[in-house]
Amino acid sequence: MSTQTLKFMRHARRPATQRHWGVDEVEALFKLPFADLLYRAQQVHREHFDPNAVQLSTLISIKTGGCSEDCSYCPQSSFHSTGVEDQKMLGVDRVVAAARYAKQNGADRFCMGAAWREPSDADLARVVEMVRAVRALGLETCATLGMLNDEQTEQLRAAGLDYYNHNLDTAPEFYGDIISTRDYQDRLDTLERVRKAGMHICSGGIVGMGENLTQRAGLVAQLANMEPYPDSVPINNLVKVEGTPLAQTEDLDPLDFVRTIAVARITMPAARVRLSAGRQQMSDAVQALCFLAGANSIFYGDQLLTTGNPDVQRDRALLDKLGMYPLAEKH
Ligand code: SAM
Ligand code: DTB
Ligand code: SF4
Repeated sequence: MSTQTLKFMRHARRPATQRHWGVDEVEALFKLPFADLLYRAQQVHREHFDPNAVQLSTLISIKTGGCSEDCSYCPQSSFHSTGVEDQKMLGVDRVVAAARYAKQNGADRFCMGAAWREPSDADLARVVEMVRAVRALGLETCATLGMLNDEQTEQLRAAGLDYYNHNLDTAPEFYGDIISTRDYQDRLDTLERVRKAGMHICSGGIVGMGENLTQRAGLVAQLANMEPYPDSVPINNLVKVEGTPLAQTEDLDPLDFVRTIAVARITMPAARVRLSAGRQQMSDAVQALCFLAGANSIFYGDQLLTTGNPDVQRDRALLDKLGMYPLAEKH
């Protein structure tokens, strides 16, 4: 197969062995002069992917609010009063209609998110139906439902779920400042189940939560040192929602967000690095820098889970302006 053909594949090829990244090495990348960092990231990006093709995931919240976890960033936690209305789980037909619409708009993956610590077996049975039906439309499927046990993981795999999203969110050293109702190991255990079952892992985190540079580097090192590192890595910029404990956190410098994307690209060369939450608050120029830094995936559609995302027209205009195109419509 030619290098050109390889670059157009959905997943880039990985070498047989993977290097280990020390937190200090990752931190040193963050400290590079901006132009040097972006140059390295672009080199790595172009070795592994077509730099102008972008993977588009559309999100739907299949169960909103009332979550029993206390994640400080999250508008759906029952510990915070944010004005998010609790809703019971959506029916399969409603989800399939949204997936059909996402596909018509050019999305290639559909991600179903639920505000659960973990699904009940009855909940999971309905998710399984959703996965089968969405897959039948010819979309890749992703779900993010909280912690899973072995049996639930196997049921999702058998239904044909392509990706499971479960974020590490931040460095182990900062985790206890952000969430107290579960620990880091709970996250790692679910990810290991998903890996063993043979589904693709989607795992990333949030920056701009008040973490220091070493902790930001610590998150990237944790992800990059997973064996293998995730196929899909969402990098979220904290969306500050009134009523959450992090609502007053100081804004992250947008260039530090771009640096995070570049460092994720360099340390996880074959992963789809997703420029995730926080895009609505970003200028086109900052988003363009993120693509230059190696982002090759976005959440696409007017809503994330409970907060806004750039509308489809704005995203289409941005991609056109940059000469980029959706993976599903690759030239
Ligand atoms: N309840 C499941 C869980 O926590 O894994 C799935 C849904 S949860 C909303 C999925 C992810 O959304 C979180 O892990 C976090 O990374 C991201 N997220 C939630 N609130 C956010 C916010 N305000 N800003 C940025 N990302 C956020
Ligand atoms: C991810 O990393 N980000 C998405 C998705 N995975 C599930 C969620 C972002 C949520 C932002 C806040 C909200 O809309 O509620
Ligand atoms: Fe619940 Fe997930 Fe929000 Fe945490 S991030 S409160 S687990 S919905």
